[in-house]
Amino acid sequence: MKTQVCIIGGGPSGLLLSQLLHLQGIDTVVLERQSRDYVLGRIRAGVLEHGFAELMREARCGERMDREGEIHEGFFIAHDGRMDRVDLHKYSGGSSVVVYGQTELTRDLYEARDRMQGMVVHDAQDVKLHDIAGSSPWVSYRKGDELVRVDCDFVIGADGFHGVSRKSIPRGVLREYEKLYPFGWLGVLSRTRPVSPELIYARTERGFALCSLRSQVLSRYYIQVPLSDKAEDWSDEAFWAELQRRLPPEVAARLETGPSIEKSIAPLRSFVAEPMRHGSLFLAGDAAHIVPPTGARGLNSAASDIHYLYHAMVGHYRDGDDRGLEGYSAKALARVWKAQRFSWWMTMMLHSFPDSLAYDRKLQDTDLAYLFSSEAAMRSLAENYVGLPF
Ligand code: RFL
Ligand code: PHB
Repeated sequence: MKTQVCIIGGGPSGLLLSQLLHLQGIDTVVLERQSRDYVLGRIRAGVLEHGFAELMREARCGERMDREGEIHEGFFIAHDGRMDRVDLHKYSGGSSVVVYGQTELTRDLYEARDRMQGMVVHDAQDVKLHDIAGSSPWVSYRKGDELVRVDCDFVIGADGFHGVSRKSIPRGVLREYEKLYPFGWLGVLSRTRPVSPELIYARTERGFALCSLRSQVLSRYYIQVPLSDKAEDWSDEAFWAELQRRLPPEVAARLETGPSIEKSIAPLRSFVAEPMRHGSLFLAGDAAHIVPPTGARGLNSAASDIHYLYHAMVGHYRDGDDRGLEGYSAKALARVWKAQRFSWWMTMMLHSFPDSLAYDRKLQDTDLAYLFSSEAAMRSLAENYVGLPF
């Protein structure tokens, strides 16, 4: 097979880039290891920043998101027995976020790729990258008994944290920065009415909790748990009881409970790989960087990578201008690190740390006290949460 851009990974990053490039007449092939049903069964992000939503519209995939997604102009932080609201709209100069599930967004992207007869290969096994240091890279994969070779100009590694692309960059070229947190998030999706029209991030002595939603009939809740816990250890009853204990009494009293549709634990990790380019391979999204979900930044960090790559590729193919490709890694990383800083800060402020000192807990109290007493601090939170400009 021959294509201009071979994209490894059919998650949101890979699909969105494929769709945007297609609209500019640039040919792509997407190689996805899993089946479509498997990809659509993963429950992940719920909050999209303005910039991501704009890219979806530019990719002509924003129609259902605009119809069914909810615009949120604020959220709550529950702490010390009180609920304080963060007015995103007011403090970000009129911006907001869209609550729309990653599952739905991925479904919209698949449908758009189908409509345009985009080439998305599912169940692509043993994907391997070859000759990426030079200008004639190729990718091989196996589908059933067939071994396929794809020749291309560029390879995009959009295959998530556990993908093969980043690992194809020789040791010695790549620098990795990582921080692991001593807990995970146990998430439950349930067909119940959300407890609050806006998200509630709760900091308590028992650990962090988050009340989120997918729609007015679908709720998504998370609680901080030790890394040693397994999702199977948590019955629905135990989950609801623990969530209730971590919410302010008036919120807990109106919590609607029901059977879980999905229950899983995600460990919390911060990770960045530098550089994001090696020869003709460009990394994007979770393949290059991971944030703990506390700041709702993961997918949104991917959005800026895709934006920069999209314009760099258009520059290359349409105008013969490679400055975008050459500057990609540095430009993408500058924004990635800001999302890292914000996600780390939100995580440190809102979670219980097993070995924390009384001093650390006092600083957490002070961080929150400062936030809700300073317009400057509120502006800083709001501009980061709605997304810094690309
Ligand atoms: P993905 O979604 O991991 O997709 C990568 C795809 O590559 C495939 N793949 C391979 N394909 C071929 N060959 C191989 N060798 C391959 N190896 C892997 C995989 O099957 C997969 O389909 O990465 P992408 O596209 O970069 O998207 C990133 C986002 O998924 C991620 O950042 C967000 O989900 C993070 N995240 C959140 N982000 C937000 O912006 N807002 C949120 O509210 C938010 N909430 C969350 C989150 C992530 C969570 N978890 C489970 C980690 C909540 C949670 C609980
Ligand atoms: C979610 O709805 O899954 C979600 C929302 C906000 C976050 C993380 C996850 O910060």
